[in-house]
Amino acid sequence: MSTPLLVRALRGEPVERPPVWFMRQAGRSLPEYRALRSSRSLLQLARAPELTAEATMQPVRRHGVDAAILFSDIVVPLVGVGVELEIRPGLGPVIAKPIRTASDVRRLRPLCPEEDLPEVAEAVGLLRTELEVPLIGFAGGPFTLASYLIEGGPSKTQATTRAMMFGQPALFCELLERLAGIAAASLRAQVQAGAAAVQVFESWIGSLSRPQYEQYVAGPTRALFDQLTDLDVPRVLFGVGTGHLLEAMAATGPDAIGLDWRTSVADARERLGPGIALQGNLDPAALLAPWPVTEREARAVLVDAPETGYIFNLGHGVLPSTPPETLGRLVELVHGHKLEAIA
Ligand code: 1CP
Repeated sequence: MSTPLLVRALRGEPVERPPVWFMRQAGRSLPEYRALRSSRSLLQLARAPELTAEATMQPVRRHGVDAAILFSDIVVPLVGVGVELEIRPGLGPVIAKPIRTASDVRRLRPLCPEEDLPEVAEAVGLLRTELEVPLIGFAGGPFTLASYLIEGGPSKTQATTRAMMFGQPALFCELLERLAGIAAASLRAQVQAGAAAVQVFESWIGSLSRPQYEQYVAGPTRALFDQLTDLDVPRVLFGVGTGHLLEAMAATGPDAIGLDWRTSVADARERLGPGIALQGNLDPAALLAPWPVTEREARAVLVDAPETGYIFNLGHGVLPSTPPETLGRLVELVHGHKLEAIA
């Protein structure tokens, strides 16, 4: 099989048009997902290979995106190592016993994907035969995973997390190192089962200053990417509100950076140079506006985009109230992009 468009774009190779997929393309914006989910929890879906495969394929079928992303959640590997948690509807992950002490951190053991989460590789295996587009594997970044474990649930500021960073820096580093190891093991297993690219969702690093990011998070992130180098699949690093962190993120070794809508693609390209691919970054809220507005905003992103090393996406996940038709129209728009440019 020839190299998929997504993989070529992530590697900065020549492409006829940019590939397009959407973060959180599976999930609540789709009626068929809501039907699948109505009688089961998200964790049940994520741990039943046939259902995982179905949820993963739904947006590919409906929207015609150029990539699938495995249906799961960033906290699934934590469940695999025995962390007690639930994913509350409308809220997100809630941890039964938040991590605060050295003994809490040391209880966090390494992930052994074959024993702890065999169903993930099984789902990827099913998808490998059924999908006609490449599958993106993913994991949470060490800081973002740590923030759920320390805060005990979703947090707007990650204040308790940063308090531990200041108050118990050595313990904080140990926690991040352990989490980077868990993320790397999970991604490795997804790639070995058939994922063609991986994305690290380090969603909440925007709450750190650049010196804080460099001192505490860059090291474990680099270690995470280093553990995947031999696999020869492109690796994307994404975070929200990272305009002040881009160079430091790029220095951890990913092949591509995912941008939110606050930093323009042109600005990021100028700062990072052509050696790293860029992904993003239409504001997800623009998809809730009437189509002419969505179209105008999408075209503004595309006009800004470089010819190579670029993947169209949103600046963060699809909002649950997004009309599915809008996602389909966006895919058509991106698919027609180069043809129009030539005409
Ligand atoms: O069915 C439901 O309960 C709906 C909500 C939902 C869904 C569909 C959650 C709870 N997780 C997921 C699946 C999911 N999570 C996917 C696969 C779907 C896809 O992309 O097509 C992915 C990639 C994630 C990743 C994820 N989970 C992130 C990183 C991406 C991001 O949005 O920044 C984060 C931070 C989470 C935690 C989480 N899980 C769920 C929610 C609502 C949250 C966010 C909570 C918060 O705001 O802190």
